[in-house]
Amino acid sequence: GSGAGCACDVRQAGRGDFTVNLDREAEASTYMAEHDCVVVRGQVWGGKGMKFEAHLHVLPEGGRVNETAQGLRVENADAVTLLLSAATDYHGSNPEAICKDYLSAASKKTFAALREAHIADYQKLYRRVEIHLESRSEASSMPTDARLDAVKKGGDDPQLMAIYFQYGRYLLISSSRPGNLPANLQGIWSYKLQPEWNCDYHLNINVQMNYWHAEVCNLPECHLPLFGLINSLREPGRRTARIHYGSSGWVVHTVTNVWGFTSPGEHPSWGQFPAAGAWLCQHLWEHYAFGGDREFLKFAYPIMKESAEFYLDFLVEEKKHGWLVTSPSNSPENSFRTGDGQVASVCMGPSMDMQIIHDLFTNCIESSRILGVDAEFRARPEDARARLAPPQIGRHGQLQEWLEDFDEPEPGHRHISHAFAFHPGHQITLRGTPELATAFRRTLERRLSYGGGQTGWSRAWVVNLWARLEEGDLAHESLLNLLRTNTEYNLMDLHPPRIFQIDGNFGATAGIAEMLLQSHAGEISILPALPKAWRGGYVKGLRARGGFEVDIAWKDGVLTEAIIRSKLGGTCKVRTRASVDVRSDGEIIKTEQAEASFVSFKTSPGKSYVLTEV
Ligand code: FUC
Repeated sequence: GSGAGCACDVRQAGRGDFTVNLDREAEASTYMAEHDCVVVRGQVWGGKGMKFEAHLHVLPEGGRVNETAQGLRVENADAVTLLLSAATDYHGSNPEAICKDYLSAASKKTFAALREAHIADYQKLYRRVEIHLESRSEASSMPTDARLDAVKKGGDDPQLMAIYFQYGRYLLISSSRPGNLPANLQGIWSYKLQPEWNCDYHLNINVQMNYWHAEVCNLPECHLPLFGLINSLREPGRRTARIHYGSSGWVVHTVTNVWGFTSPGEHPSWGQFPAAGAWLCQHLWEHYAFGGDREFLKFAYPIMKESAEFYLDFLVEEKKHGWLVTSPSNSPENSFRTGDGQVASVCMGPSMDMQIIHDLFTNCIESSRILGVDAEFRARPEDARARLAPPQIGRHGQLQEWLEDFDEPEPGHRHISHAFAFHPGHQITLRGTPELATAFRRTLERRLSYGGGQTGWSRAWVVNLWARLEEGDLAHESLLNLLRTNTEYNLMDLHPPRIFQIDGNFGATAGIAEMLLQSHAGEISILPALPKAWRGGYVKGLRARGGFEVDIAWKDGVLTEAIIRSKLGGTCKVRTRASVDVRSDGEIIKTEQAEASFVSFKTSPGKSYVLTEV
């Protein structure tokens, strides 16, 4: 059952006169319960949907509380504490009992004790990462909305970007904790009875973007609610795989919700996105890749394997090259123009599908090796991966979005779906596959030249993509664009025309981290996309794949010190902007220097390694 509680304190000697009440625009009634408590209770969907209620308990110090037609009237109190709890009957819970239990527990504590416990719980996560970006001193004394206004009028404010970065971490800590549901399109802050896109989980970029920063920004616990959702989709997803495709495994499409919806959405042009499940599985792998928790991998691998089993059944061989492709499918919400001029969406083997499935197969193969299981099964994804339709370069020099080099009726589409292999995937990397990386850059330039990056989340993705291209100034330019065009004065992200949608906040936080630290290409890259505008600063507590935690400080655009803490031991490969010395316990240690700005060295669990430019 979902429930929540909060407390607030109103303190002004002898003058606490006010009336407080609870209500809702529809499908609910308000009651005065016992002990100075007002209750709003209702059921959505015309009495057929979820039941819900909220209880507000008024605790005065001094003065008195009277029931009135307008609500609970507080008079002449020196201070008043308001305790609010809310719950639903999700999964058969009893909302009234949950609300009463919350209030009963909370009212046994003083407001000061409640506040202290809340701050301790929050700061345990929040304080793992610190960031400072040197800015002009006068900006720091301005209130945040005034600072944002100055940026919207053409100014720059690096420390505001640091605040915005931490705001994304605050929002995830506050909306995605173990035992709860994952952050949806509005996190937990939907303020409408009928929000856009039903405040659901969109699985063709949005919910994935919500979690791009969880691992690198040292909030792995906040990733767990997403894994609970993924696991809950297996059973309904098996039915969908069987009914829609005659396949084994589990599958989900463009949208899901807290009731296990796994069917295609109602229109094939956007609703039949069969790679969504495989994309969700990338998050399971990333949690292991960063933290190295084998027990978690034992939980995650069967979910990934069963998703892979769906694709091993679903993939078909296309006639022209004999490649394995998904069919039917689409490149999320985009359309193409065929040679005879038709505009369509449904197709075979869109690039994003092939890239995501390549990622899933790779992670399944790696997981089965790490766990020492399924050697026989492993051959199936290994063989299939080798036969997947590969990335192709089109006539514009761009990475093709579709199997054919189709024309694009909307070349500036908000989705840059075939970017997946470059970010958040890593099939294409700057140094590992330079030709494909160049083609991807061409794709990004084309998208932007035709108006792409026009939603908050789309622009946040562009920040990540420029960061992976190690174009710090262009990533920074997109951060400014995001703050100027799709950010409210409370720093919340916007989707045109002016809809609050939280994914842009989370995606931008991930993008800022990606500008400072990357670890997707088998190495730790320090300050890979540092913009000129961030002359000096530091970031502490970011995480790199392989169980490393990293602090970085720089001045005048030059690394002054990086500290790498090894949690798991193993070899650490580091790319910096210039040659570095590596010290442990104050002593220079032996490193292998493959290139001037690349070192690798052995690490021991629990040890720290200090890198300074020579
Ligand atoms: C996808 C996007 C839209 C919006 C919606 C919630 O459909 O294409 O822009 O973000 O999700």
